[in-house]
Amino acid sequence: MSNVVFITGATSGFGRATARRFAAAGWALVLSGRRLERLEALRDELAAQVPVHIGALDVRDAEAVKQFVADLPEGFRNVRALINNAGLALAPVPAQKVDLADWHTMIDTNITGLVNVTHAVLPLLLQVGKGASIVNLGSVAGEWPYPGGHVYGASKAFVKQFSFNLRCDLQGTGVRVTDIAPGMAETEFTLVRTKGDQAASDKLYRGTTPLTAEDIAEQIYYVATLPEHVNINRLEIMPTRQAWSPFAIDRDA
Ligand code: NDP
Ligand code: 8X3
Repeated sequence: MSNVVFITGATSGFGRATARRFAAAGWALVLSGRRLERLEALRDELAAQVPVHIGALDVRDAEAVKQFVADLPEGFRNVRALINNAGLALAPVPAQKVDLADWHTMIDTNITGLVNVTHAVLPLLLQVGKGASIVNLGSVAGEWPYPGGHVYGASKAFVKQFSFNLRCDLQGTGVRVTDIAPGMAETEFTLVRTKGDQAASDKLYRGTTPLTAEDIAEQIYYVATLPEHVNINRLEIMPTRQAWSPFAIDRDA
């Protein structure tokens, strides 16, 4: 029976690169995201290599998530790795200027969506037991505050603590949990954050060397395929050319 990896947000960025990485290693793929045409293109690309099951799925919809998992065909139920990757940042402006709907969208996707999928897939992971993995996509923003981070960073702090707490409850089951926390990586992330401002996205990544989606996919594959007695709790990864800044001080003019 093939090992199965279940990836949310497989239509772009880290998720798509992770699908390709696991396919190269012979894992069967369960790929989800909202954009069906992108899932179909990825299935067409990878189906000659490994079995692929796709589904248009909004992780915010708990019932749809539950049904998608319940309907997984035989051959795709042996889920050994769950990659909770679907997520987004919005509103790169000060908190006092944010549209409340953007805060709700981040909470609904990065927190509620992640727990919806975890709750639905956990029984399958427990059946595999030893060697199974949950890999949650956190962020450096979950550890380090920065202007405009408001709810995005807070949602990723949730991902970190939820990952750690899951570890406590899953102790003895063999199921591992990791919070992978990348820094700046060039994907569609900034395009989404700026609601389609390609120039702003290009400007952020210009003149430096951001992480790539493939860099993170390699780390995800690494933590999910370590010997079964090894659990990476949290893996924080920055580009070499990114680091912290001094504290900001408000001064009299
Ligand atoms: P992308 O925007 O390239 O990909 C995001 C993915 O999430 C897409 O496949 C998108 O699919 C999916 N997604 C968003 N909302 C939903 C939803 N409601 N239901 C299902 N899928 C959804 O960004 P990245 O690849 O960079 O981001 C992946 C993860 O990594 C996110 O959790 C992000 O917060 C995190 N991250 C990113 C960093 C970066 O600098 N790029 C750094 C640290 C963490 P679709 O739109 O088709 O639904
Ligand atoms: C995304 C990375 O640096 O924009 O999580 O917060 S950063």
